[in-house]
Amino acid sequence: MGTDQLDQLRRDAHAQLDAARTTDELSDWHARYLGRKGALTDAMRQLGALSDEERPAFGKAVNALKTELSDAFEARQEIVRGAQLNEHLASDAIDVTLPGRPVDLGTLHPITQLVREVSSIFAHLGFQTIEGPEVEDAYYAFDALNIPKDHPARDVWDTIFVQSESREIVLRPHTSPMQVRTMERLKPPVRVIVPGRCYRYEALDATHEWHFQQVEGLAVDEHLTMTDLKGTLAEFARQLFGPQRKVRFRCDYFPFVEPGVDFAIDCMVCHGDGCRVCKGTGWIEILGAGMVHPNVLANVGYDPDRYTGWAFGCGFERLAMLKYGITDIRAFYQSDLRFLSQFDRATA
Ligand code: FA5
Repeated sequence: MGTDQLDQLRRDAHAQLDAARTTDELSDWHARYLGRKGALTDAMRQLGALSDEERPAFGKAVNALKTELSDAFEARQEIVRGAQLNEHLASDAIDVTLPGRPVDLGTLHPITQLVREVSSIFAHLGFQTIEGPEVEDAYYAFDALNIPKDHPARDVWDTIFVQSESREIVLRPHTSPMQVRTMERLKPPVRVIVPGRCYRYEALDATHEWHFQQVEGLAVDEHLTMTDLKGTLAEFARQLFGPQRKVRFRCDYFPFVEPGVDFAIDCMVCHGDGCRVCKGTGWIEILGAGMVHPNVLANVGYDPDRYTGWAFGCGFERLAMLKYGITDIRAFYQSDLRFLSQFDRATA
């Protein structure tokens, strides 16, 4: 092989290298020119056949060509890899500038949020929050609350009975049974609130659900009076509905309190002038309350001559309806996310 052939080899090698478009084609090219059985190895082998004068110059030229082609190969390899990567990215297109899909974070149910808010208000007033059973013995739901069997007041709570053969078991229609359970367990002074689910056999309408949540409040100690009840409930209403709220107490009847009251706040829509929300009265009743009946204290072994107490029971859904201006109670339990996601205030 002479210098002319070496020049031809260079031209061919560069032309084929420039034509290589894929890594496979590049490997073939490398094997053909720079591999152990490639053209440049062949050229080196022919050194032996040359004369002593020709050999050094030809050897140098082959080595120079080998370096030149190795450099050209590496440069071409870079280009081909880059082109292949671009092609791959284009065909497998991921638009990294597209905004991500939002993750739907769950939120607390509005009633759960309100339960927590009410618990926190009462915690600051020194009340502990406790819970009790939803499936309840009729003794706690009625008898111990001064509502004996066949007492007409039982009809007020449209009760769902679970089992009525040996023991009367009910789904609790109110949280008041927890007054009795709490006093059985604790000695005075007692200051608790008991939020929880209640169930009634109700005809459903915009203000009546068959299951709803109440919060029971109970305070028992020596020398507790109606004034303590009035002060605590007024403070609660003002913290929940705003400091400007006026409050009203009127006589009411519940067998387990004496005297009993209903507690109302002035209508936040018309400020007492009378509107549709307050049915023209200017007042909105929010709970029933009263001084714990001496019979109830005696039923749990408290001495009614030494201890007095007060209690209240309040419906959370009705509170929430007032607080958020909701006109139909059924909205709370229809699991409609369009409704529920409006209450995304607290999630923890
Ligand atoms: C009671 O349940 C008494 N236990 C309250 C009480 C406790 C009085 C302690 C005195 C002392 P009443 O049946 O009125 O009372 O219910 C209390 C509240 O529960 C109502 O004001 C209302 O907010 C809510 N409530 C009652 N029935 C339903 C219902 N079907 N759907 C939604 N909320 C209801």
